[in-house]
Amino acid sequence: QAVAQGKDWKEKSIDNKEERMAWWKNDRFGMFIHWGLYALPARHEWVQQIERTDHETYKKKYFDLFNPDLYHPEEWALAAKNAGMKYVVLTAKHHEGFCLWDTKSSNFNAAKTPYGKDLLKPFVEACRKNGLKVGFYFSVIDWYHPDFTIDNTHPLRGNQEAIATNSGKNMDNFRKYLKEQVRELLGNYGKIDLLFWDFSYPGPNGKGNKDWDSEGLIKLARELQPNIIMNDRLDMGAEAWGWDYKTPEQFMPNEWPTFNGVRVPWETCQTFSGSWGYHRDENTWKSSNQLIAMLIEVVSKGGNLLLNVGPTARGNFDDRANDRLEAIGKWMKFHSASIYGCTEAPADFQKPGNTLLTYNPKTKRLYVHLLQYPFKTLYLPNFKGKVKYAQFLHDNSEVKYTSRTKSNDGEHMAITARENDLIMDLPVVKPN
Ligand code: FUL
Repeated sequence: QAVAQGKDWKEKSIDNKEERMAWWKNDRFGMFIHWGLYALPARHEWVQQIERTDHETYKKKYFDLFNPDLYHPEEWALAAKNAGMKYVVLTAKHHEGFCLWDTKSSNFNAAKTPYGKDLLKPFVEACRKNGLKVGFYFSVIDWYHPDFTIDNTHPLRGNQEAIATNSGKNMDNFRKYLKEQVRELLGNYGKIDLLFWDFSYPGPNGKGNKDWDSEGLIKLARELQPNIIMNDRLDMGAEAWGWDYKTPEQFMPNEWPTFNGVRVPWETCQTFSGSWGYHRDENTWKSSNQLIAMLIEVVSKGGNLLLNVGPTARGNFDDRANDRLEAIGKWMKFHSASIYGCTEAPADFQKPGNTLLTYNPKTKRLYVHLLQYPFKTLYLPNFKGKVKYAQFLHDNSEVKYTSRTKSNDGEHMAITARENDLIMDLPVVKPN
């Protein structure tokens, strides 16, 4: 008992991991929102860095014009909820350094723009009102702060005059500033469920976690919000208390990510097109069906999907985003049982071609997602004897199946598939 009492915050944080991660592992599907001044140029959230724009120009062009008259976070929350998403993660501050909240730490914030108000408070309220968990994305890269090192991530990179001031940069000031911001974000908005750090890297001292004081940041977050879930972007790789889940960005891991040989929770974050911030002219939008298939694939591999929307400078979601969210919502309305609480299928179910399997370990239901119409008959190899009953998920109608050997590679269960369903689901109930 003495040992238990003597546990420090790191040990407690490891002990409490399973419990605090429970909602996240169940919910599987969340919305990422990238919103900042970069919505005005509307050509990528790294625009200031890509175009090497100095602060004054950036501020004059975008900060002085920021006035999102269509910002109604209730609409965002409803769009997420109707799409079947269970949590929302908003960029409180991205790399440009612009703060969406009325912070004391910097004048470069929403309350000082023509809009003149804190944007986080109504966002948090709208999420809670709609039963959504609330997350903040917080960038520890900050191009606006005078003590932020001018390196390759910086808009002034390559500017010799600016680089000359690097030696005068006070990282200590910068670290204090980050903590002050975290204290506001996690102290002033009630319960915050998730924090998406983005991202430290080896800086002047050659070690990511030292330069940013990652440990201090994580400790502070735990003090303010003991049950908050945090991602893995503060260079705390070897420390199990330093992160809760992995964040493959714009890709799906082939292998389930592990730590010390044990599988760890993972979430892939993905955009509709390429940019995270609103990009007016991008033409690479994924189709609704691709996005639905992506969600299924993520869950079939045991992960979460954080799907991103970049609201416009006026504060609304554009039609392309809304169309996709609505289509996903339409699918989720009838198929969410194959997503929530689900994970990869037990190894003894062999995945037939053109299908994905998701599985709910509590109900012992297996969901077979048909991504392509199989031209009448679908053969499910190695399913024989493992299936009690099969039905379509969208209408609970029975699916008749027969057991037969299609070839010499073992028993198959053959089902006659229905035409016209792009994605069909068959929950197959495992005996016992
Ligand atoms: C990255 C950032 O640099 C991108 O702009 C975006 O926010 C992505 C989710 O994380 O690290």
